[in-house]
Amino acid sequence: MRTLFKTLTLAAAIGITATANALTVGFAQVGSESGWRTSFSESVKAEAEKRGITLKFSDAQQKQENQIKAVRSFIAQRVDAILIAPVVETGWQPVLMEAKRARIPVVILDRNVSVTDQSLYITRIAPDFELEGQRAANWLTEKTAGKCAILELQGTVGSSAAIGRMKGFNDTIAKFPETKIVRSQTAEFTRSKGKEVMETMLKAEGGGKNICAIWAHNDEMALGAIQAVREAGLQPGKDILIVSVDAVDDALKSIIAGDINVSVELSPHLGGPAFDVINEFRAGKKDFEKWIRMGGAVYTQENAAAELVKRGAK
Ligand code: GZL
Repeated sequence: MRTLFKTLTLAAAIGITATANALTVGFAQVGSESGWRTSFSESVKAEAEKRGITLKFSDAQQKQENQIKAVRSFIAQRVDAILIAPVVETGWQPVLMEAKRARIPVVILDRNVSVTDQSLYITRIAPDFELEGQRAANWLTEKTAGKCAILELQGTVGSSAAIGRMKGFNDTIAKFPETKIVRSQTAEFTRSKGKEVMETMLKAEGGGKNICAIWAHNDEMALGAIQAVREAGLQPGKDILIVSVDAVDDALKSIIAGDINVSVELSPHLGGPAFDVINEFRAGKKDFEKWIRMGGAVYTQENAAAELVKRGAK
């Protein structure tokens, strides 16, 4: 009996110690505007669960003021670390200084922050947005032999994803004088706005018969634009080429169906690297790279089906 009691006490003690050491991390997420964002959130939550990390999750519905409120709440709750996926680049310095004063480490995920003091965050784990724009433009200029009139659906204005993709794409097509973006407007990274803005653009372009391609900063907007192209009596992927980014499962299916021509992938699995950084920081590491790059492949009709199988997608 005494042995059993001793064992139970020991187990309880280990249990308490483990709980006492369990991390609590606050995550200020942009929202749920796209399939990619949802995969990103689910991946971080699953990774926290797997590691026994208590995750406090906030969905800001794409509003920076909600994100800043969430970060302040995490500070008040004295979490062990804070993850921020910033909706736009500017406006972060004050709240990041509050986190620093509270001695709570911050990791930036995905989009970037524009701050004068780089010590305000440990590191940023993110894709290379300019490269994504370059890869999209490379495919299109090759496919069209450098002659194409393009309609552009921009992501959220002021977000580093939209800024970077636009720069990478524009720098690449600048080498081709007969490749031009004839209209460009934000559709906020959402499917509904993508359809709405594309309807307006196609009408303004006399129905779109002179349009060679649509360049969408993410798959959601591309999938919305496809509906508008169909309703204009044109065949997406053939009459008008569709070039996009994210390579979410729905986009791979659309590529297989011939509606989207290419999607540049960015991994949504940022949780593991983020929690590794937090653990390393707590173990005393100081010399982090300020940008840990996440990559991805380029999907076309040649490789989309195999990737879907590999993902075990339904
Ligand atoms: C890019 C990310 C973008 C995705 C969109 O890393 O910020 O935001 O491309 C999402 O799907 O809305």
